[in-house]
Amino acid sequence: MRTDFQHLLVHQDGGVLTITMNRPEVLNAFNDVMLEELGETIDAAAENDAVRCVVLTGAGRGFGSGQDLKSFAAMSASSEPVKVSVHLQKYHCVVLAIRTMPKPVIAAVRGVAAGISCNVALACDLRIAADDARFIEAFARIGLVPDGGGGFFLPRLVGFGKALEMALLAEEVSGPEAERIGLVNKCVPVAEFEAATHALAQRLANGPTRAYGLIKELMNKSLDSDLQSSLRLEGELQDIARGTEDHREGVMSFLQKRRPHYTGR
Ligand code: T3D
Repeated sequence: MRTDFQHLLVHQDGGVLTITMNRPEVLNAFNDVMLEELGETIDAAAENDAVRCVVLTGAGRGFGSGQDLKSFAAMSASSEPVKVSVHLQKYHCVVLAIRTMPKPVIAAVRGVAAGISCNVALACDLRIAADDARFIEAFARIGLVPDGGGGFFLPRLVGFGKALEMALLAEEVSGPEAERIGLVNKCVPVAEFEAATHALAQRLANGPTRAYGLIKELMNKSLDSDLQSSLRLEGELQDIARGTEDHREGVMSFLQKRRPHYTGR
């Protein structure tokens, strides 16, 4: 894996790849370089069998403050301004790569996750937050609509009414409140955040990776599917899962009353 990035720290520990967005002086606001580096790293992680779980996090006191508003303003002021819908496509590639990657992706959120940084976290499979986390659908504060998949993921995670409240009022949601409303899976004290993230990531990296990929596919497709199609798909995916070494290992370890050792195959 490439690790020499300008605005990302990329570290692999066993099967866990940790990607740290690294512009702490602006709370890890996205500029084009960081966005492109993130897209490249997520794509590489998806292809690399040695990576069995990805953690996305931020350096310093925040997860991310959304699009860098200085470069955004410069973009608008340019003599040939790029349409936002065109610029957003780079974010969309990242969101789609996270959703389709056949292995789990965890967003680990300390401090602020605002704007499109918040919504990139929502695109991840699981979210762990520290109790100092602040989730802000900041878009309406500057007269924009939620982007980066926020309009899709937010109502599905917290329900329609709460999603509208978060998007319209653009108020901060704390880590504990985010856990209460289902925006994150787990909120832990800051002092325990690193260890809890590590434990969750290692657990997933040691799990049946191929089944995890199939689980993601089943859940992704359920979002725009009917019952019959979903039942058909579960059969197709179960045929694939049934043929994996990890499935055989799972059954054997149960019968032999021992812990399974999954290899991801
Ligand atoms: O195609 C497209 O690109 C369109 C996509 C748009 C997507 C979006 O994400 S729109 C939303 C953009 N984000 C925001 O509107 C959030 C702006 N930031 C804030 O409201 C606040 O900074 C926070 C609530 C996130 C955090 O507040 P606080 O008090 O903890 O920190 P701070 O002091 O405001 O920020 C620390 C520094 O980071 C500060 O720099 P300074 O003054 O110390 O030199 C601040 O200017 C900088 N910073 C924070 N957010 C951004 C930023 N710089 C550039 N862009 C930012 N988004």
